[in-house]
Amino acid sequence: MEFLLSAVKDPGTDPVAFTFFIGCMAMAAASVFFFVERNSVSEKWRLSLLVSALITGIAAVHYFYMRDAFGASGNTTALRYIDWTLTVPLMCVEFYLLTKAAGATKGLMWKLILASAWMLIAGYIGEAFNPEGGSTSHSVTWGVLSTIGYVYVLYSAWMGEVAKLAESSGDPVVQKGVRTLAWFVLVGWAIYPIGYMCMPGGWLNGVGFLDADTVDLFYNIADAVNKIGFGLVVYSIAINSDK
Ligand SMILES: *C/C=C(C)/C=C/C=C(C)/C=C/C1=C(C)CCCC1(C)C
Repeated sequence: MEFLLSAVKDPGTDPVAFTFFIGCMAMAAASVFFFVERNSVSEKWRLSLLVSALITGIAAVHYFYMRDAFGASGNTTALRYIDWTLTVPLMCVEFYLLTKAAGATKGLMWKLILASAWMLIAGYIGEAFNPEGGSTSHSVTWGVLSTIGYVYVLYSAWMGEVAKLAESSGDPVVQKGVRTLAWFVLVGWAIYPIGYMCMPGGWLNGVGFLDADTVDLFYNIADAVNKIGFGLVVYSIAINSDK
């Protein structure tokens, strides 16, 4: 069955194309949910819920375009990185908002944003400028450089400033919430480099069923877990601390 009018990879027959289709709906639904639920939490959590709605809303629009791009050419790299460049900094803003009451500064927020921007720029160079047919040295070099930015965010969430601020907040709901987000960064964000390694020249390309298309499969699964998951954690912090 064909879903789209002119697609080489159609969501009706291609499993990876189908995850783009589902991604559109999941992100759009999550965005509406967080936006509407803003009204049922106390004042101090409304901005956090709005940011969750923006993250999933921005992703929904990108998924709509990526679904078409994937169907037509299989190449979504530019759209993917535009999406991440907007949404990952907003996830850093979430960390800032959650620890603000405990004394988080804008400086902390900008450090996280800078580290994640580094992670994404290096990742983009790794993917977009991967030579025809794939180059292992190119993909590994930029993958490693990107990982430095990732490790900084991971460190901050588990042991650095974010973790310490959450600890000193004295609020068990915030402590548990920030710890859960730190798990997302450790486990959920780690799905992305696995996808990255499936590109031509990458370490996992050609292992089992892993090929250039599975890059998008991993990214789509990771986006659903992280963008919707992050939002739900923030939502549960808001509801539980209001009790
Ligand atoms: C909503 C989008 C999110 C949370 C995107 C996160 C992306 C990453 C954590 C990407 C990480 C990468 C590496 C650590 C190395 C290889 C290149 C990347 C960019 C895939």
